[in-house]
Amino acid sequence: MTHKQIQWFPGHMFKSLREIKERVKLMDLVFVLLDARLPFSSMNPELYKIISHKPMMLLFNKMDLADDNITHYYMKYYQEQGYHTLKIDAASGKNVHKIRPLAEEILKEKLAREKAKGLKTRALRCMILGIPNVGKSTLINQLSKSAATRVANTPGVTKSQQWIKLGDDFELLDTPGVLWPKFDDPKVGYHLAITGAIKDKILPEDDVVFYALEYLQRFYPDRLKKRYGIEATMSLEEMLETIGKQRGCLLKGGELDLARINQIVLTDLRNKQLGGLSFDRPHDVSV
Ligand SMILES: Nc1nc2c(ncn2[C@@H]2O[C@H](COP(=O)(O)OP(=O)(O)O)[C@@H](O)[C@H]2O)c(=O)[nH]1
Ligand SMILES: [Mg+2]
Repeated sequence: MTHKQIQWFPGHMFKSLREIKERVKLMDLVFVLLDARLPFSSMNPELYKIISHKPMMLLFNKMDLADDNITHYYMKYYQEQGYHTLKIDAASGKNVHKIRPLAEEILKEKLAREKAKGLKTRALRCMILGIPNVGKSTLINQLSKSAATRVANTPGVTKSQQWIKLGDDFELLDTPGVLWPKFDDPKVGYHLAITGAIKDKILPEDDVVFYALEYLQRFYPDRLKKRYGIEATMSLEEMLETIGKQRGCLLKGGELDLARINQIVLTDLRNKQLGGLSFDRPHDVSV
């Protein structure tokens, strides 16, 4: 398989970095969204530089699509490094109600210190950061469902940005910060493509699907067997042929219609037809 050097993150993400850093300064807490299927690849490589010493919470989003064993492995891994973690499904709202109590817990000491200094209690400010498609807008919508009002502008934040008031004592910036994913490892590009974090066509579809099938054969052989009747010992060609025949993806003359097979596999992967799957593995951890 050829690993081409590909630009799968647009340059404007770098340009917005300074802006994000400025906004982060105003926050009491930062929510960093990870894709639970990609707890390593979806982590921004410069996160520490961006948020410095701000308290933060790592949210493993799309828990419904991930392999729960892997999610727990990585949550523990990040917890051991001092991060606060929570797995959520922003689309259905699962566990979203746990965010606020955990945020209050994280900020408890800070609030107590401020109170001891005689400072008036004030709303806690927070914002969401994450790579494209990780679910930032979905989470903002989910959180604002219970929001009473949108509050007025705050100095230092441009007019177009608003705060969403979450209860009496919590305010969320309604504009998330868009970060770029890890990209130094070519494997990461495939992981991002499989989950739809980067657009189809950035990497050759054949390559992405071949990578996915080989990956599934290695880590989830039972799922391939169940869905397509693929055996663990099959070659890549045999896997494609098995899917093609089962789904009637044959061109005139009996040749395999690879474009259709690709679509079937990618759609199945992203719609949980093969069960909860994760594409980073423990050996990918090298932070
Ligand atoms: N299954 C599932 N889908 C999600 C979840 N959160 C977001 N999505 C979907 O992921 C896609 C990208 O979400 P979006 O909020 O637009 O991502 P953003 O680019 O980070 O703002 C949308 O199709 C969402 O419906 C989740 O927890 N589970
Ligand atoms: Mg969005």
